[in-house]
Amino acid sequence: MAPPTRRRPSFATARASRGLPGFRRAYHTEESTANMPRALVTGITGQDGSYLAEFLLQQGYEVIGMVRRTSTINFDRIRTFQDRITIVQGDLLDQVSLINILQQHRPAEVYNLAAQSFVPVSFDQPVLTGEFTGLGVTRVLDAIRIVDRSIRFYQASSSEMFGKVQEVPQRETTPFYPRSPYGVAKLYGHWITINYRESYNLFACSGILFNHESARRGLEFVTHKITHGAARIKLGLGDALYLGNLDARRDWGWAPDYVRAMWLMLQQEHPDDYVVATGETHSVREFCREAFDYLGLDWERHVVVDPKFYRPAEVDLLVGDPGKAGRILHWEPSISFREVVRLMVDADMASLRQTGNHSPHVG
Ligand code: NAP
Ligand code: G4F
Repeated sequence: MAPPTRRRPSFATARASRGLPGFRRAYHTEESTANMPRALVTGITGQDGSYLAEFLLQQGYEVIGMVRRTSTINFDRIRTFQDRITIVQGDLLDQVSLINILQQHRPAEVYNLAAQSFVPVSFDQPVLTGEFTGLGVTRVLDAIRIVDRSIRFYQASSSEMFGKVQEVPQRETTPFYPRSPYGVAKLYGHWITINYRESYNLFACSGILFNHESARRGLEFVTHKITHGAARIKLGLGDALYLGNLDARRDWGWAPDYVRAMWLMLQQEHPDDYVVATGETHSVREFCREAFDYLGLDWERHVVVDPKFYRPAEVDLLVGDPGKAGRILHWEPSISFREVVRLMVDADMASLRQTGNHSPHVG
């Protein structure tokens, strides 16, 4: 059987997302899938994977989503468009699976979003985090080197790499100082991406993304923990919300904006690395105030500090300079911090009203 065709997305499509003229949206029918650009997304069941897949479908892509085997399938975030993508089984720990997927599906672009992405767990499972989040990147890159060096590659790098920040705001040239096994693993992934670009001439990009949120965020991350907790309290389902360090500051953006930046990186003439951020920073305390105020609640009456949520080493302040992404990718965030908080609160209120105490990843 001949391998499926690979097509690069047209220049017109790339221009479209920048709002440039000459664009015609790539609507497609089943017969036309042979001409669609094809992308592989690892981590498709995660927050970003689900938004990226939706975005790529809108751009006229055929999307291959890699999932790992679990005893219970959790496709909550991709359920609404699951029938429009191809799901394949693979694991970042198993290079054979990665090579097979590339050989079988011949994508033009690979977005590596899979990772153990929760910082506290990286202190409990530092070796496994290194395997998934660090070495996993090498496995994907090397599969590309073996199968097809023309594949364009996106690596989900992180502002956690800046850790104990050496410069404010942080930009592409800021020295790194990671403060968790997760940050260290991501730094390895960042440098191996650059190394494969320089060694094998791969079109490999590293997106240094600052925190980005949505109703699809895992409930263990502080933003969703706060909006969900505030909504529960508003609805009389609880009274207290237990948090750790309220003084930590983050540059929080809107996840759908950030997946657009990933795609833009792979549409450029040359591969490069970009900071993606809003340029604004807020503390966990401010996030609490914003969420509770919106619901007419006094956050100080409900939020309780529990040292069990402190980390062995903390990242105190993150704020990115998205100047390069603005100049070269024409990327900018579409909504404000306040809107991010309110959209998340609204989604939690709606889903809690519908389901009682459970908050599925919707919205
Ligand atoms: P997420 O919601 O935690 O999703 C992680 C995804 O990785 C899930 O689909 C998970 O699958 C998958 N995965 C984990 N281990 C795997 C393995 N061994 N093999 C295959 N798949 C595996 O993370 P996210 O927020 O969407 O973030 C996406 C990526 O961007 C991650 O690499 C994260 O570290 C990075 N990042 C995120 C942010 C942010 O603010 N969100 C900022 C900077 C960088 P299961 O469903 O099976 O668990
Ligand atoms: O929401 P967080 O767990 O996100 P964190 O550690 O910044 O990591 C996220 O963003 C990174 C990008 O910078 C990604 F690479 C990574 O994958 C992930 O998506 O914690 C944010 C801050 C921390 O300083 C933490 O100490 O909130 C503080 N915090 C205070 N109380 C809490 C809590 N964090 C969590 N998760 N839970 C708490 O109760």
